[in-house]
Amino acid sequence: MKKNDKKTILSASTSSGDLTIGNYIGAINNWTALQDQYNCYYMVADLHALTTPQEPKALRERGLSFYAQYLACGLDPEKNTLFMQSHVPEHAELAWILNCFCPMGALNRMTQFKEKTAKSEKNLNAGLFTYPVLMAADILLYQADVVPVGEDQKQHLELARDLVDIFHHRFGETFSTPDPYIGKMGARIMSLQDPTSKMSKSDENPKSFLSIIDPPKTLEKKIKSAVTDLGTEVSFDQSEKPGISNLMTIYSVLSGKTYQQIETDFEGKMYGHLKIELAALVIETLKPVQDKYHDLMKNKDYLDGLLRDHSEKARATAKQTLIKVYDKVGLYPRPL
Ligand code: ATP
Ligand code: LTN
Repeated sequence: MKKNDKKTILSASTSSGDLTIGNYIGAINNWTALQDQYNCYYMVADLHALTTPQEPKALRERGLSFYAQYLACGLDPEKNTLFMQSHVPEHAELAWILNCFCPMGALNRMTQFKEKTAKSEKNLNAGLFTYPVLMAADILLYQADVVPVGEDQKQHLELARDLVDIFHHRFGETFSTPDPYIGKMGARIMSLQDPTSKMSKSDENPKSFLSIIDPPKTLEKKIKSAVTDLGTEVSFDQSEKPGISNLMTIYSVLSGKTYQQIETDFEGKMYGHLKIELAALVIETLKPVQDKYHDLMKNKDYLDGLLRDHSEKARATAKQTLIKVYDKVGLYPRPL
């Protein structure tokens, strides 16, 4: 079934909020590093975004903006299939089938569901509950072997693997079993305002995250106002000094320096010094990305053309899996 003997990767980011430096470090940066060794599918998960309230105009614009940010971060359209989830209807179709085989108890255990429902009791909807099933469909449609995600998504991936087992037990071999791929460094970047919780792009407080496309002045301001800990010494200690450790993690990933090197560099200096240098580093790292992003956004026809071609490519693969699944579960074949 696979085009070549490379293994297949699929990953995605939900198009809610603004892509953050957490997404960049924990996800997109790893994706670009993998694009040569694997057959890669990277997707904007716009159907997943509908599980939380969205303003239609903003959601539509964000879809294209996320796509341009993927390209600006270095995802090469010659090497990867880059598409929008809602442009490949097979995602919703396979999700329905998998929903019918997914135990309610498994979904009840999902930490992200519990966290999100605890935050907004009034916005509960069935989509939020079955979100991991749609995510499993995303992965299984492309027979993905490897799924690069941040730590927070590991449990969802476990569910995808369980669904493979359930389906295979009932109907025989159909899907590849996906393995998670967690990047070595900075698997979890924390909020700048509450360094004990994950930096989240849909956080209501924009000061808690650094957006990939925040202007330099905003990046600087947000870093300067990041919550730090008691004491003044720049040293890495996640339990006693979660704030400064988080800033050190970002610094370390972007500079390639170890925590020890950073501690030595900042010996005798204060938290403020690290913040100033970190701001300069973040701005410098994101400058080429932001320049490319703004250029791409001026060329909507180019982006629309890519979206069309790449969703066609994605569909060609997705269709093969869906036909197999419809057949296995016993649906009457569509007349040709
Ligand atoms: P939200 O919090 O709005 O639900 P998110 O910021 O977690 O979203 P996702 O679209 O859910 O973003 O995640 C896209 C990818 O980025 C996933 O692989 C996820 O693990 C990774 N990721 C998200 N936030 C972080 C973070 N703070 N640190 C490291 N990786 C992250
Ligand atoms: N739920 C994921 C985004 C996502 C995803 C996927 C990640 C949607 N579908 C398939 C990997 C594979 C998240 O990070 N919140």
